[in-house]
Amino acid sequence: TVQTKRYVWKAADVVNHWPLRSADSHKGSHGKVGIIAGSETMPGAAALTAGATVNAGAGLTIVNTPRAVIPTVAAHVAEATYFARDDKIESFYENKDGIAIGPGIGFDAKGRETLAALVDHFEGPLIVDADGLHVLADMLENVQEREHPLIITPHPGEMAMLIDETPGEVNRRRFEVAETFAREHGVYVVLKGPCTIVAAPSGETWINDTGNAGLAKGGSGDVLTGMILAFVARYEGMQPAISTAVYLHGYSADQLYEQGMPLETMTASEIVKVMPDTFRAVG
Ligand code: NPW
Ligand code: AMP
Ligand code: MG
Repeated sequence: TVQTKRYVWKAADVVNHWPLRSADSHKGSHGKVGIIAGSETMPGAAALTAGATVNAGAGLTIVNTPRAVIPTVAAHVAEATYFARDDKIESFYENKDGIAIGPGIGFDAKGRETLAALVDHFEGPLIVDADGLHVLADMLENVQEREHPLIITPHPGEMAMLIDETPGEVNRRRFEVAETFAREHGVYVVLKGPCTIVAAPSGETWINDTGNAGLAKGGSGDVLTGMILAFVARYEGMQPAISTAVYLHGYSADQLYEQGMPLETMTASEIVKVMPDTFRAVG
């Protein structure tokens, strides 16, 4: 058996790794990031991901979504700029400090081609979530050869798909599943759920203890992806960035609950909106 080390990522860890925003910084100092998200039937996924990235402090957020969807998404996230999905992907990934792909993209051939190009050629941290994970499942050999950080953010259903298991079995063996996948494929695995696990390629694992069942609603994961992107783009270490984003995502839900928001009425949009309170509390 392989030796594993497991830790809890605590408030003090978040504070100790907090990104300083120096007085003479400019937008380029805080991460120029790309988000490939949304489709005609899921524009909200792009809006939620991008809104979270902007609110979590990214310097410049560029959203890649179908041309017809841009006005809808832009109406929700005025701070982002937009890139039409059918334009050449090379000009999208050049000079980015991080890219997230997957929320609400669907399963078309363009998505497959784009993800393959990113896995093979994008030289910054790449986050793959949601529909992107289904596409990634057919490219695990390319993943193994990738030299730059790859972060996957599956919920138990998506993790089950990746390893050809049932969600129930994934939940029974959460640590083992996340740690094994991270080590074998050389990726960071964010296995979501109550007490989200962040497993590093080294085999080390960090557990999160923030969050509540108000997050068990469509769109929560899209917000988390946006938050992780904002942090990996400006941290040196991937694990502190990922664990801090996971912590703050859950803390935002806890914060809403403490402010009187019932779990039933909590929404992903509210998680984005409460982020100033979260950052004030821990930053
Ligand atoms: P079941 O059937 O619920 O028991 P999918 P998705 C299982 C976008 N969104 N524990 C689940 O099981 C996303 O970004 C867009 C155990 C089912 O089998 C994606 O692109 C929104 N099992 C796309 O929708 C808001 C669990 O996994 C399967 C589990 C589809 O994403 C919503 C479901 O997975 C959404 O974010 C758990 N904790 N969680 C928008 N406003 O535009 C899930 N499963 O089919 O990948 O569906 O996660 O909703
Ligand atoms: P997704 O299924 O991709 O929308 O992601 C759901 C997000 O909400 C993940 O960050 C989960 O960790 C979180 N989440 C879902 N259900 C719960 C729960 N019962 N308690 C805490 N966090 C949850
Ligand atoms: Mg999701």
